[in-house]
Amino acid sequence: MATSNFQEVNVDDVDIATSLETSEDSKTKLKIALVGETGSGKSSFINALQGFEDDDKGAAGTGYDEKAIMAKPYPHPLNPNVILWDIPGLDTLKHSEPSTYCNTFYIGQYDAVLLFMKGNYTKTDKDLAKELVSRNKPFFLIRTKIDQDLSCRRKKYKENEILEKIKQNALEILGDLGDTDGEKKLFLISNFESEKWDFNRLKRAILNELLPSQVKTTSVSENVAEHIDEQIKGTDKGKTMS
Ligand SMILES: Nc1nc2c(ncn2[C@@H]2O[C@H](COP(=O)(O)OP(=O)(O)OP(=O)(O)O)[C@@H](O)[C@H]2O)c(=O)[nH]1
Ligand SMILES: [Mg+2]
Repeated sequence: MATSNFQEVNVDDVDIATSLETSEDSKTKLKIALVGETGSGKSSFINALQGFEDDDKGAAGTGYDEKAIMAKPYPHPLNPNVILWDIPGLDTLKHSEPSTYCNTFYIGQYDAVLLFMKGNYTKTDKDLAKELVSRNKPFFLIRTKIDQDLSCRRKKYKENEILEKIKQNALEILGDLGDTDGEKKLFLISNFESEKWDFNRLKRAILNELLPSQVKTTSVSENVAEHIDEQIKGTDKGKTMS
């Protein structure tokens, strides 16, 4: 699980920047921040990615009783040089404006971001995406809980109709931000059914597409590129939407 060289970061910790900068791992490893509203499925995604059940030893705490109040690092299971930081939910803070949130958790220090949302987009989701664009931060938009949408609406609509509606809703965020290539950055997933929909596409794209190209020229990233396809071959048995 989390490497011991990384320090946990508390919401109230004024030294977040210092702790990220001085950490040895921080200098050699790529950092991805998982952000979004409370309950959007950030910690559950980390567990699903690692193949953990929520109550396994070392799993990230999930659910409303386990609201994250500290940023915590977890290595990507396919490459431990890529560290996923589970950031507390945006509404965990007293003043939960996207700009305050990004400043508090020093989003500028991460190489890239995964923005999670759990339903049709909210103003907060949209403002947070806008904030990331204004900071030139590469990000993917992750719409979780697809299993829930399907089980609620299956009687009335076909699966592909439901998926299309969800997709169009989420794409509005990216389209409004002037992104004409939004489909590549959007992933519809269930953390409970990680073999379905876009989960495996996401797992691969985090390593192959999200990380900025200038970082890919470093030895750490060459490492990622070299080994990722072979590693994924062994685990990628699921289907994707597209
Ligand atoms: N049905 C369904 N439930 C999910 C999914 N992902 C997460 N959940 C549930 O949603 C609740 C919140 O998930 P978390 O992973 O704790 O959310 P979080 O974004 O880490 O929340 P904070 O730590 O408070 O910011 C939990 O009860 C999860 O079991 C999903 O894909 N499908
Ligand atoms: Mg959490």
